[in-house]
Amino acid sequence: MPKTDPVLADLVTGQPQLAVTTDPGDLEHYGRDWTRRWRPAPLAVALPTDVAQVQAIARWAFERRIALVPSGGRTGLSGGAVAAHGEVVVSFERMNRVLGFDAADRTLTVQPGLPLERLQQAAAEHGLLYPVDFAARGSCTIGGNIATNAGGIRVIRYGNTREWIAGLKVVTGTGELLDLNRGLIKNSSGYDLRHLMIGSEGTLGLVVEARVRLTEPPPASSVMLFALPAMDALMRVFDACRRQLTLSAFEFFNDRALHHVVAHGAQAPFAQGAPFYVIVEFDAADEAEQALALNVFEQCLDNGWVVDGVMSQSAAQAAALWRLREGITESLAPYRPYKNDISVQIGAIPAFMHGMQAIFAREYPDFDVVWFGHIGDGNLHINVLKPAALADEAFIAQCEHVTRLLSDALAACGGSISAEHGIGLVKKHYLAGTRSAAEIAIMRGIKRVLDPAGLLNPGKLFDEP
Ligand code: 2HG
Ligand code: ZN
Repeated sequence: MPKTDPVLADLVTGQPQLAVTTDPGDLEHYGRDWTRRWRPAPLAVALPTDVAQVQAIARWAFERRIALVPSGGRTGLSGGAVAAHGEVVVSFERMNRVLGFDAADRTLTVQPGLPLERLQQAAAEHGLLYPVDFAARGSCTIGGNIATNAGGIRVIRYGNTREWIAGLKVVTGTGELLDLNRGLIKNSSGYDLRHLMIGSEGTLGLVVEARVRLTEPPPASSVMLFALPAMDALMRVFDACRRQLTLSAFEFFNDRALHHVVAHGAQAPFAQGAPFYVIVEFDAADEAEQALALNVFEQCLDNGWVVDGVMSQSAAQAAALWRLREGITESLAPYRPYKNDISVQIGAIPAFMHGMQAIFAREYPDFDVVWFGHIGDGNLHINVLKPAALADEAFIAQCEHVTRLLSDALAACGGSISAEHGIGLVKKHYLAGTRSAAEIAIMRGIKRVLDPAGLLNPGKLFDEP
């Protein structure tokens, strides 16, 4: 019980309104994310309801030298929300409200525990759009999205979370409250600490409030799914689509991804299989735009870059096509796949994919390798499934070996070992392939300023020196 735990006693007595639990089921539930690789072992879980409580937790943690793990929807794939070493999890589940709408500035002020989907709905209620979107929308929270600078399926049109954050309130590792940027569009007054916080994976501060920008409602759109005969066709199709259509998404997946998502209940789109597929979402306000899209499809067909295709004729058909892409992660979850989430410049994709294919053919001859992702942004997801006969440790060791090879290849072409999932625990050993030693030293220095005792999500992103 928290009240009898000597370490927690002064937190609990000092903050009688604060919910703190040490129930074993809660520790397990709040101490893990979707990685499922680490055994959760937090000391306790605190569930603050306001900023003052978060500050009180941070001050208490600073005095007692207790590590804190901020926690949103815990849908992360890099272990950023894992608490496996006696930390106190600070769950923002009870700070999940929309606080206000500003019509003149077109912003919503929200608490960090607000699920992304509810934020999108709140924007729609005001006739506007919060455009960052991805499959975990129902469970992930805006605080977690900010922590990883989450991307998703419409980055090609709207950019990452970073582009939509107009202001942040943040509690530092000493319990100080910072009010960063305050919704200003123009603010040329020195270092933009708001942007430092975005993507910092809870290592610099606890986001307690965010002001998010909204935009015009989405245009009418249609979705096409193409079957491609070869990897080399992917970027050719992308180029043809991008030049002639106004894209809001351009995503790809391989035949193994389709296999799993169909086995999980989705409708197979074509009679004949193909090695690769792309899903294209584009503005289609009228028949002329639809006709243009058909024209693009025919060009791709004539060039031999596409062997089959289908275009949605209704919102339900568009949703069914999207399910083939958005259902991939869920269809693979029972296998607890090993995940890579890498990015390279768009121009580097063809060569990089060939290099990757050669590495996988050599290193994973018997593994089921599922490729998919946001290829229009240069972001590829690779999910590797463990052969049933292989022990967990041997499987992870082989995947880590391949990730090292990928990291070296990324370093050589200026890519990133984490495009949008974050470094967390999973990728921290590869950070030096993406960020220089000088950059990492500066990052550590920044952390020391904002979190002098090293208590905010320690061991995530990098180990303390
Ligand atoms: C997606 O794009 C998500 O669907 C999850 O980023 C990717 O499961 C994955 O590897
Ligand atoms: Zn993704």
